[in-house]
Amino acid sequence: MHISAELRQLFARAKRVLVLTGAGVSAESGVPTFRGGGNTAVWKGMRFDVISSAEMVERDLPAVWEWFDYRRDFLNELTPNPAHFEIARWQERFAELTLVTQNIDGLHQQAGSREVIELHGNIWRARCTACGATYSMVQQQRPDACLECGEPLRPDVVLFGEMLPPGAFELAAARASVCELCFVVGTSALVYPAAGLPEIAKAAGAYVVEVNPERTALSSLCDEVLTGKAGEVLPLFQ
Ligand code: BJW
Ligand code: ZN
Repeated sequence: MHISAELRQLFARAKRVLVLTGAGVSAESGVPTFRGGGNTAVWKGMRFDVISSAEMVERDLPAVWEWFDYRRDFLNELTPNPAHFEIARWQERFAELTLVTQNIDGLHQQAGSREVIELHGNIWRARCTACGATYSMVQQQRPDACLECGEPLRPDVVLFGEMLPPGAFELAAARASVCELCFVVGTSALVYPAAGLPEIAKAAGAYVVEVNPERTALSSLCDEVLTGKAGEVLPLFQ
């Protein structure tokens, strides 16, 4: 793995930088990824795209809660890794750093990142299925039902076939279209619209860099591919 002189220079002088992260950035913290192995790919015989779906919320909300409660318990024991901490440091380094994540684990915020654009929601929040009121589950239990209207709660995450939180993608896309440097870290880049952000950045003239131990759907679009683990590659920019 080699970081080019061009990238080093750009990194030293860039003002607007966008980082898109996926499950791979949390892999070294112990969070299983969705694709390419890992033990959350199947839950009680169901593929994750079956249990993490809008249909399952309709059909069997208690099963969906069981799956997300299990994952919160699991995440409770985990901490951010050097990749999360390095990205958090970049806030101080660049005039405008935009961090966009597909992850729902909250590890970027735990590492000190502020104003994280969470495209797929947050596992530590519950949301009312009727009125949309939200409830934090950080160090507290969720209520049995919505305190505003009495209707059932669901995890405040974006499941397959659901819309992203209003405005989140639009803000990320606006930042992508003006960034000079775009890092794509630890995502298979298969899930849209998130995977469209590096394409927007590239079309607007940004230098696009991928950090991933494997090649992805996006590798051929990138100006530079840094093959390796996020927690090992990103600290090399220090
Ligand atoms: C490392 C590493 C290390 C390992 N260091 N790297 C066009 C065609 C067909 C369908 C669609 C389309 N456009 C949109 C859709 C529908 C769908 C979609 O994209 N489907 C595709 C699969 C084709 N998109 C949606 O449904 C989205 N909504 C939407 O588009 O709304 C409008 C709409 C509404 C109704 C109908 C149609 C459109 C919503 C997507 C929500 C995704 N939700 C999930 C689950 C969240 C809840 C949960 O956790 O259970 O989000 S899916 C799952 O995938 C999760 C992730 O955020 C997301 C992305 O995965 P990610 O992060 O890339 O992880 P992996 O595992 O795939 O990859 C890990 C990578 O890390 C690998 O590359 C490894 O090599 C690497 N790695 N160790 C660095 N140490
Ligand atoms: Zn409600």
